[in-house]
Amino acid sequence: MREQLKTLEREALLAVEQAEDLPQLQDLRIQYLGKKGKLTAILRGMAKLAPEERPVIGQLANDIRKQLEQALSTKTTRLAEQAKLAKLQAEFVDITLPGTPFVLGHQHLITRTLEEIQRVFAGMGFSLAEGPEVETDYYNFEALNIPANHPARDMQDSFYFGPELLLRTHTSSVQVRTMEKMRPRPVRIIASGRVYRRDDDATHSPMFHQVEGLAVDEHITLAELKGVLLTFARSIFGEQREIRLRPSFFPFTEPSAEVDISCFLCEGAGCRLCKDTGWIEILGSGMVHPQVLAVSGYDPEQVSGFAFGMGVERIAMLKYGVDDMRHLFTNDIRFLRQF
Ligand code: 2NM
Repeated sequence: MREQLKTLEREALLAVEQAEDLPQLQDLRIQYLGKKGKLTAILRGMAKLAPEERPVIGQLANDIRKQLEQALSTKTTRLAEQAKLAKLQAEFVDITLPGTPFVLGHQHLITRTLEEIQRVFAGMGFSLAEGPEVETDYYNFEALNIPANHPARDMQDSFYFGPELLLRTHTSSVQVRTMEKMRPRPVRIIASGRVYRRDDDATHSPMFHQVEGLAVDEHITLAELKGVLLTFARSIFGEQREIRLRPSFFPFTEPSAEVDISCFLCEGAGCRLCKDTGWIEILGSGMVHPQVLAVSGYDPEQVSGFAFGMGVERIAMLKYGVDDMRHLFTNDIRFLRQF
């Protein structure tokens, strides 16, 4: 029996030594030390031994069990360390390698121009007002003193959803809504956003962006309007700019004026951009019509106001030398990348 045990010891220790992974070790533990294992099987023969031999063999079996457990434990630790090392090596990342470059996007020319314009007016104390793009006939036309027979109300020129609802054709509807909300005064706002008209050519798009300004208070004058617009023109088109106001007509302002800036390309000498006039039209403006003030809940005897409006696309095209409005909406990456 001693020989059996010694053989088992040699055999088991060799097997542990040669085990290659943790599952194999676990198998060996069961095979030799488990309840139905080889060691237990040999010890079953103890019953047949002489009584004086039993403690000696029992001691030997215990020693072998301990030794085997020790060997299994040592080997387990070593295999676990090896496995961890192999895993770390497999996962190694060279953090000194250069990263994968990717192209950074940027603001669209329209967004950029819109924000430039907003910044200039914010600097002069105007806050931002917002309103719906789907507008009622009342806010888009009626409240703005645009009469029922006015050509601007032609069904062919606007996107109607029905007799009462349409896509706003200008942001002036926001001005009226804001005047109603901000009474009594003062009002100093710019409204900006998408507007819609049934036009489509090199200088007109069915959807474009407007920025409109409005100031209402006691003692608002045309002189202040001109000062605000001069500051705007110089901030966007350069400190050398001059402006001029030409008499014009809008239903919602009286008097009304188109605003030109001195040509920034030829400095007034005459060129293709200004069609040899030395001046470029950039926006429309005027003193808010008394009827518009009254409809919005003001007493035109108490307060006055100025208003102006411009197309963001037109400003962007002038400032960045874009010759066709459709470039702004085609989203050809070769065009967009230039800005
Ligand atoms: C323009 C030109 C002139 C304008 C007028 C108003 C309001 F609501 F106060 F009556 N908002 N915007 C206005 C005036 C717009 O765009 C070319």
